[in-house]
Amino acid sequence: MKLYFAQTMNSYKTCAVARYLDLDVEFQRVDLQEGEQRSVAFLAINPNGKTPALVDGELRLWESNAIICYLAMKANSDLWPRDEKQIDIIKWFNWSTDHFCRFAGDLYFEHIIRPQFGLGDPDPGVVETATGYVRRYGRILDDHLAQRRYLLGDLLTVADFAVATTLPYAQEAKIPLDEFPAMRRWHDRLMELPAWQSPFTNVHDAASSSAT
Ligand SMILES: N[C@@H](CCC(=O)N[C@@H](CS)C(=O)NCC(=O)O)C(=O)O
Repeated sequence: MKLYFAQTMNSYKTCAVARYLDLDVEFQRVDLQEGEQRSVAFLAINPNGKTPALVDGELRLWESNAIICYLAMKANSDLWPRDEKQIDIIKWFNWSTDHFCRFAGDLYFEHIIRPQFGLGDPDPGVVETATGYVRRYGRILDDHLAQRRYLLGDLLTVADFAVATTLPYAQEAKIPLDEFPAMRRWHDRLMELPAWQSPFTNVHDAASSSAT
């Protein structure tokens, strides 16, 4: 299997899950600054021109949440349970895409991607709106996690990796994580996993020398 990634928030969860599962995955860095995601070769893998993407034999898979489920299935792991818990996971996937990660992702873009890609200063209007929504949805996440170890209770699942994917960037992205004690504790717990703490370790150097 080959996992195409960039060192950004959506690849964070996929590289972390691949490492957590200790799967035999070849990591291939896509250089977004050089526009490699728009190359003919990469568009044949993901026509959206976005990272991450996974190739496994004939399979071309894009969308980070689909990729983490596929990796967990491949490893026969409980990260993607084989029962009705899948419904709860889909709920958290949609919730994070439409609400929490959508606005935390705006803060990530304004404070991290803009300077990194020379796209100018953060837009104060976007920052204000996104911060308001992150607080609103953050409260829901914090309440949910107050009595739970992980999103689904005691079981770590792909939902945790998906919903948490902006939080390693919280400080730099100005995501107000410290206002939410239960969310903070949950994320600290994820940080105890070497795979979550360092999903990109050893992939940067190896990949950049082989990226075309
Ligand atoms: N919904 C997609 C989003 C992928 C995405 O937006 N990837 C960004 C990096 S975090 C990207 O590759 N951007 C490059 C571009 O838009 O040119 C997923 O979850 O995989």
